[in-house]
Amino acid sequence: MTENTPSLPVVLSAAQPTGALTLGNYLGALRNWVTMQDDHDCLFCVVDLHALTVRQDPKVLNDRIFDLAAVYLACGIDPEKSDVFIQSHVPAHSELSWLLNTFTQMGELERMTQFKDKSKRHKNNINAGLFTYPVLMAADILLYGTNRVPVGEDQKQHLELARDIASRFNNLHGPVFNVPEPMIAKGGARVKDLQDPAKKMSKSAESDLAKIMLTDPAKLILKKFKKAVTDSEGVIRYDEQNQPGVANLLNIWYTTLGKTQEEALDHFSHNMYGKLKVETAEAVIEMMTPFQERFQALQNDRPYLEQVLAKGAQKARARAEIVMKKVQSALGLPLDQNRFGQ
Ligand code: ATP
Ligand code: LTN
Repeated sequence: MTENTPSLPVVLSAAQPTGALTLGNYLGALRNWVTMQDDHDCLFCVVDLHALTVRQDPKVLNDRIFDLAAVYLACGIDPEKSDVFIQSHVPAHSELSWLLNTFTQMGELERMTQFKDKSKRHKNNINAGLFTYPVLMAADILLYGTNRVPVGEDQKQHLELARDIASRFNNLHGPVFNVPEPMIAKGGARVKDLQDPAKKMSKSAESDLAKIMLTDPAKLILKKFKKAVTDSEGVIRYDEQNQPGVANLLNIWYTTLGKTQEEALDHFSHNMYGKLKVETAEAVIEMMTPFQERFQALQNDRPYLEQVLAKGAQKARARAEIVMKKVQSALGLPLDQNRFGQ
């Protein structure tokens, strides 16, 4: 792709290789990435540098990076249509992140709820990277002239910051960056923890019962849904405030099946919680089975994954240079002729 190619809207999204993905990651993000591939110019990144903001075992991290790439492909990301790559393979992400740090205020970063949550959970390692995490995320996005960013609800605040950084830079130095739009899925944007439906389902939750992993076998998925926390009202209504557990199950059921909230209420309103739990589990199992088969095959084919990622990185590196050149010129940094040519 060159600067002058008449182009489709650019989409970029990413997930961290911090462990196996949950149903929340799938319904809130990955499933929507897959559907955007036909009418968007898509880049999907494995953000390994972001994962380093909490301590990682190097060997485990290395495996998780490839596993996450396998998850992308098993979900239906097609490397012929989309660019799939590892963040650390494109050094311009770190480079732009440094430059954007100087356009980001401490106060803005202090307000980020993910930073506040993670600092509470990792009290012994509140490192500067955890604090500037959203700036690296802004760099991921702005580096490719991204128009749309499909993410779960929890990332909305980071997206707002990326927009503010882009606008601030443009106001000072001219129109270098596209200001990206968040794309938040309707139904699956905030899948809740099955044990504490006040929280989002997170892959780093301590309790195994709290989260459905994409790789969980059918029996375990059923068990986790059966043990999901509901309430003592005994009536199926959609009331996020007073019946968050039931609302979460309804949400998972209708999003998984591509139905609406009204259809879910029609289907379940005269039933007991047991039926809701079992049918939700069945819907999820049916959706996940083909994914799991593809994932296993890909996970065992490291050479193929490496080849896809090498090709993806090569394309991404070339694309990133277009924006890096504009940024450096706009800031008055002399262009390296060996890098950018005359
Ligand atoms: P961690 O728990 O390690 O912070 P995470 O699962 O919150 O990880 P990512 O792997 O980076 O974070 O998330 C990838 C995508 O999944 C993001 O777009 C995020 O918004 C989305 N996502 C994460 N959790 C949920 C959820 N419970 N519901 C809907 N979307 C989610
Ligand atoms: N912070 C995101 C992951 C992420 C991301 C991105 C998402 C890093 N860079 C760029 C979209 C676009 C999260 O989901 N925790």
